[in-house]
Order: sequence, then structure tokens, then C-alpha cells
Amino acid sequence: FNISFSGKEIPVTSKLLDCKITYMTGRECVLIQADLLLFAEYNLEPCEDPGIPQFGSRIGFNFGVGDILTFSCSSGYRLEGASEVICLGGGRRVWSAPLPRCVAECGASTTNNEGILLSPNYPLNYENNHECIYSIQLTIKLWCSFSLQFLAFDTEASHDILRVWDGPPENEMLLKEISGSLIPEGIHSTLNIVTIQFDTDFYISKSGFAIQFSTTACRDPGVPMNGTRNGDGREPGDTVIFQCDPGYELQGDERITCIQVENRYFWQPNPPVCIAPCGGNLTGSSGFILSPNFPHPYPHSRDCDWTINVNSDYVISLAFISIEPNYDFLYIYDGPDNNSPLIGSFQDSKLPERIESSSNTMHLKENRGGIDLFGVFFSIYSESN
Ligand SMILES: [Ca+2]
Repeated sequence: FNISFSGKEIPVTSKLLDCKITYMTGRECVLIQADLLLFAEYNLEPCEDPGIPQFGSRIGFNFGVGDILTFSCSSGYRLEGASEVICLGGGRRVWSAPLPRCVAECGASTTNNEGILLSPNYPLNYENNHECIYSIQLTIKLWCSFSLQFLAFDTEASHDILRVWDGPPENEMLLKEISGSLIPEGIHSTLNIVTIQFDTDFYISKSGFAIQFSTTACRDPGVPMNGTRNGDGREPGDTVIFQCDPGYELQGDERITCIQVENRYFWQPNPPVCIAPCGGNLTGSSGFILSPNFPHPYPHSRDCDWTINVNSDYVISLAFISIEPNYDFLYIYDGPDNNSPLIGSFQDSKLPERIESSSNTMHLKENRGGIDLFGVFFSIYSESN
């Protein structure tokens, strides 16, 4: 004698035997007429609010009999327990399973192309005497490599150590070994497998790490110091172009391309650097002359000579922008070479505001001091009246 009914109340004369969910129509209950009563009285109080797992979320907010809730965990956490519960319609309102937990485990293995890896118990302290292995592997997209960004990092310096390997550890391609509380810079793999090993010792633990990973093709080629980059492509065939700031010379090719060879990705050729050259010939209406490696010291092993040669209608004017104290000397000649008349030898203590040539050429020569010296100056080429 199935009786279908709707609404919140069960008919007074009836008792519940069982309730079940039916297709589309909601609940259908089997009732027993009062004169056949053997069973506990049905009541329609809902299940209790089961809560929401820490580091997780819940879909569903109805707690009545037959209502279903589903749970999931934030990225990096594994759901422990039932991901789906139903409010049972027996004599007592209970969920079919207890609230699940979201746990950050010691180690993980994933084939996702993006996600988060967490140290065990994160953000609570990890445990002592643990070795946790995390493996990220893409089997389908062989052409991919990984980019890893640290969202958080705090381990006991020198004792609780994170190692990141390109490929499996037995390949011995260590990308990074880190400990301490400074958030490391991002890491880029060259392979489609990355292994992360986290070893803790017997004593002192911290909150550990959260690492976000995603697939990339070529790694970030960076921006050269004292230069700029045009282009953000990282896929095979993408090209980016580099340019150096004034006074710097590009060493390498200005244009590099992301190349794929089997499952490896790399830039060809390597990204260039911008250096201030040791000597050279300058021309044009204005420019910089910088000591090699400016603004950093340069270990001196050879003389650096610069010659400025401009249109014959012009003379040259120099102004210092910076010169290192104890810089030995910078010799400046009024002409094309060091046989020309010496305008002066300059040190930081006696810098003129500007130096002018009497003709359209000027020669500059560093005095080789044999120590790390660095000097810098700026040159403007001005018109002769
Ligand atoms: Ca420790």
C-alpha cells in the first residue's frame, strides 16, 4: 500500500515505514495505517547542520530527510571520508556519514596540469622524522614542463629540507634545495615530471610550504639586467626579443625562440645579457660610456679605451654621472687617441662639471689599477656654435 504524498506533514493516521528518493518527484514514503502500527512515529525534523570541513566547502544547504550534501576540499588537500552524505529518514535524523576531513598529506602524486602541493598538516606544523615525496607527472602532454611558485615557505633552516628534481630523483637533476623562512623564487622544470622531496629531522617543525604548480612550455626567459624584453610567449615556436638600456651592449642574440626537442623545452639560443663593454668606438649625437659590469665592480685585467668620434661640425662635452671613490684615474684626451693632448686625469675628488673637446674626437682611457675598480660617466656630444 504505497501512498504518495507531498508537503511537510505526514498524514496523522499514518506511520512511516520507509522513505526513499524517487526520480524527479522528491520523497516517496511507505506508510502504515494507524491500526497496523508497529513502527516509531515519523517526524519531519531535519538533520543537524553537519558543518563544513576546514579547508573545504559544501554544496547543498537543505538538511531535510533525503537531502544530499556534497563536500570537496581546497586544492592541495585530500578528502578523507565520504564526499556525499544523505539525511537518513529513519527513527532518528542522522547523516549517512560523518563530516569528512580535508587533510594535507605527506606526499602526493598527481597528473593534473595545475594545482597546489602542501606540506603535511599545512598550515599547521609538519611532523618530525618524515620523508614526503610529491610527484607531478603529465603523461599525455609530453611537451609540457612545469612552473612552480611558492605561495608560502617556512621550514627549519638547514634541517628540514625541500628538494625539487627535474624528473625522478634518480636522474639526479636537482633544480633546487631549500630550507628556512624566505619564500624562494619560482622554479621551472625542463621535463614533464617534477619530483619534490621534503625531509624533516627529529626536532623543531614549522608550517611548511604551499607550492602552486602549472604547466608551461619554455621557462620564463626573464628580463636581462639593464635591458628589456618584448614578448611573453613560452610555447614552442614563440619568439621574444631583447633590448639593452643605453650604454649597454647585448651579448648574445636579441631574438630567441622556444624550441621543443622530444619532451624538453628550451630557448635557442640562450637569453642574452646586457653588459657595459670594456672600450669601444662611439658615435652619434649622445650616449653613455659605462665601466664594464656597471653598476657593479669589474675585476680588471685589461685596459678599456673608448673613442668618441662625431660629425666634424661638432665638439664633445662630457659630464660625470658617477665615479667610484678610490677609482684610480680616468684619462681623457682631446683627440682620437692617447697621443692627443691630455685634458686631464680624473678622480672622484676633483670632478669638473663638464669637459669639452676642441674638436670632434675624444679619447678615454681607464688606468689599470689591478684592483676591482669601477668608474662611470655620461657623455653628451654638443654642437659647436
Ligand atoms: Ca626540524
